[in-house]
Amino acid sequence: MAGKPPTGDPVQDAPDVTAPQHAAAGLPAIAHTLRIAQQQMGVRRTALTLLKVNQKDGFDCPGCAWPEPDKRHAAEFCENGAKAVAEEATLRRVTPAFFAAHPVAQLADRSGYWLGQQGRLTEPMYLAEGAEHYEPVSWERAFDIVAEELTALTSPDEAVFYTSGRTSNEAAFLYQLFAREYGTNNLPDCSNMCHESSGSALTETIGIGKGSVLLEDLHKADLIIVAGQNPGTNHPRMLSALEKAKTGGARIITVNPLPEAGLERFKNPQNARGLAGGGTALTDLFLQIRLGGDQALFRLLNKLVLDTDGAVDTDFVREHTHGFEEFARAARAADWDETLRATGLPREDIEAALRMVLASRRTVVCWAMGLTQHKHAVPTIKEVVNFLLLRGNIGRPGAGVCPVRGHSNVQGDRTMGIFERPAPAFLDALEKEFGFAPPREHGLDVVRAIRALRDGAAKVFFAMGGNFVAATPDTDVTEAAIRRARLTVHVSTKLNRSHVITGARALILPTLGRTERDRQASGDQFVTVEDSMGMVHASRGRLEPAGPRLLSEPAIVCRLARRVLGDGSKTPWEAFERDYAAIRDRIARVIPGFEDFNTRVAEPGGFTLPHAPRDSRRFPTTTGKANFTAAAVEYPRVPEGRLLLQTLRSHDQYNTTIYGLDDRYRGIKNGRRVVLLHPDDARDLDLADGAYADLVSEWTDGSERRAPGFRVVHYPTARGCAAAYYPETNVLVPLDHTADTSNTPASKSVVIRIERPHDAPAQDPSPGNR
Ligand SMILES: Nc1nc2c(c(=O)[nH]1)N[C@H]1C(S)=C(S)[C@@H](COP(=O)(O)OP(=O)(O)OC[C@H]3O[C@@H](n4cnc5c(=O)[nH]c(N)nc54)[C@H](O)[C@@H]3O)O[C@H]1N2
Ligand SMILES: Nc1nc2c(c(=O)[nH]1)N[C@H]1C(S)=C(S)[C@@H](COP(=O)(O)OP(=O)(O)OC[C@H]3O[C@@H](n4cnc5c(=O)[nH]c(N)nc54)[C@H](O)[C@@H]3O)O[C@H]1N2
Ligand SMILES: [Mo]
Repeated sequence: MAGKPPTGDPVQDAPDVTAPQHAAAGLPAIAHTLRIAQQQMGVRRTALTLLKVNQKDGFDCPGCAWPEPDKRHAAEFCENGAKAVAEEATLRRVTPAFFAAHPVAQLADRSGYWLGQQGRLTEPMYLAEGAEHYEPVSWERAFDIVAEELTALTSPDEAVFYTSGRTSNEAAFLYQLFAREYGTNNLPDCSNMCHESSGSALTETIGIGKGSVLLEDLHKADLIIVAGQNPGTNHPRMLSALEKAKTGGARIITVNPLPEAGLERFKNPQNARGLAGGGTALTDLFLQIRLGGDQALFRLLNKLVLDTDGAVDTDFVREHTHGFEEFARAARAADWDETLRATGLPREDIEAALRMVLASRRTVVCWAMGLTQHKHAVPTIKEVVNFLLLRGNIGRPGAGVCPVRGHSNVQGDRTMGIFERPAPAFLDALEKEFGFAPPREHGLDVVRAIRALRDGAAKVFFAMGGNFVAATPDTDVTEAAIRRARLTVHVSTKLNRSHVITGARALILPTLGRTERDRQASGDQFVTVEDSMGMVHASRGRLEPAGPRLLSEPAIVCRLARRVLGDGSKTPWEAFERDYAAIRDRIARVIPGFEDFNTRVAEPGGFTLPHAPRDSRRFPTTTGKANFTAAAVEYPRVPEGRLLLQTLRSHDQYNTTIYGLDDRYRGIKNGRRVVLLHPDDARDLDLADGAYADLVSEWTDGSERRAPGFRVVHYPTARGCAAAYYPETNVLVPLDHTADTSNTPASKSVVIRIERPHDAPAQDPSPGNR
């Protein structure tokens, strides 16, 4: 019922399993959307709110970073965007009475799902050292507490300022400015766990860490390869773009260990064929690859292209690239047998893929976490770049690299300077504009921040959004690390596990969400965001804020900065809080591509940021050309009797926010503690469908980690590869198991054994991670 949270902990993990589906969206998606939205918001608010999602005068969907088409539908959102909106626009409230009734230790025993279902945070809350309950606190006192702890540090580098990817450009710019004026580059963000590998690989090879395609490029492509991505669940509006591409004659190759329903067939709820008919078949060729086999696959395809007369775009290679000879030598050495072993693919499939590659003049490769969260993620993505460069598929219409971002403004936050390794030119510009000397030493990323907290080298942890302890790897290690902090602070919309696993002192600072009206002294404000394709546009909330005491993210940063930096700061924090246009004027002066920001963002639909490779085939790399690279081919080697586990998302979650316990397309209902295994692997391990077992990860230092009580599901995944949901399985991912160069946790390749089949779910010792 709208407005009423569940009372007892509703998580009765008792999964029901039916056959996986073969199509996404359609009528069931609409029914499901309305049910979840109305539970949280009621009927009237559901209608009013959903009609403003992604409209030119509305707010940017807080779901994913997929761009909006220029010609919009009345309902320009998807099932999962609507769930993200409902989660934020819920009528449920977490009040001081709630905190008085629940000691923190008791909340730490609740599931993440239960915590999230309690509703929106309404008051600043403070947990004093040794106290059992959070208590209401004034904003002034809250800022005093942060200032006390920050000024007590020996060095500003003992503080860590984390950002999740929903934060607006304006808030992100102010937040990094504050952290740097205070004196540190310790600005880890969710990107460190997400597309960092894409950024690392693309910066080195094409000179800019962002994708090179616009929405219309997808529509124009001859061939789209979707590797390591599940758009049916995580970027549902991308299915409309794929459908449009297919209508224009494109072909689609899907590379994935799992047959994902959304990529098989799309029933577009916006047309009659989708609603009543059979929808559109999307995938033409499904390469059911083993986890981590993608680098080997693309390397062999590159060899085969090199071996085909006339297949290489020699003009492009000569004029625009560097390193071709060394790359070609490495690629020619690619070996069929080794590739078949690494990928688990039949030879005919790779030959079929090659024919489609050679038939295409315009190729786009899209990817997400299936490529970025591996030890060899960076060389894998560099091999994708080699693949596109060979046939001149960068910087021409209908072709390019398309890393599909996660959080709705994760790309914009980076553009605004949320990065622990800022470019010197960016720091120079800050210095010139604001007249202070920003720190030059690199700061801590997510994994290094956890180590610093664990080792006592970091003492204050401040988070602008997100759910750090639940999203990060090695749950037990991370929670212990956070508990060592002097102070943990969270600027949040909803209650989550990071509020109840705390340092000695803790603060929860409640903030406005995207959907809400943001009024400041100069009047109603809007904020801006950048989507996955470099489009910047305005976002205006319309709903009344969840409570009268919420502050916007920019206001929180401005007040905190004034309190912490005092008269020493020449930055006009008060003026920034009063009128966000003043922030945008400064962004315009500091960040290239934002000239005339206020004028251009006033245009309906906003503007596109420049991208040298896309716009003019210029490559701002160290060589001044697009770089071919020749890394050694790697793929995971899994010992006898072990499996490789990927940790992924269900259909009813947004990262650590659990909307419900179903994963409709995969046929899982009413439970999340499931492990998907190939029936032949399960048979070899004597694991019947429906049995319960523990997942035990084995790390190279001999240590083991256990996640108990998973229901075995026989599922058509690739051989040797298991899948289970995150965040429940984060406990299995060793902190040191990260991608080379990008340091992203390798959450898609965890070596596990499956132990002790039993008939009933075991007691989970870490209930917070359900
Ligand atoms: N509804 C909803 N939307 C979301 C999110 C959400 O949680 N819920 N999260 C947002 C965020 S932050 C992000 S980053 C994105 C995530 O979007 P995705 O990357 O689609 O998310 P995952 O669930 O991690 O799915 C990984 C996909 O890659 C495949 N895969 C795994 N390993 C490999 C591999 O080695 N090779 C290949 N070829 N495929 C592999 C998996 O089978 C799966 O299909 O979605 C964003 N959008
Ligand atoms: N094992 C494993 N681990 C993973 C992944 C994986 O695939 N496998 N994926 C990784 C990826 S791709 C990512 S991006 C990270 C996600 O890591 P995070 O971004 O840290 O986590 P979220 O679950 O997205 O954060 C949700 C919380 O954000 C807060 N919030 C929501 N909206 C707003 C807002 O507008 N403002 C503010 N201030 N707060 C808000 C709410 O309080 C909510 O509880 O997880 C990573 N962890
Ligand atoms: Mo992400």
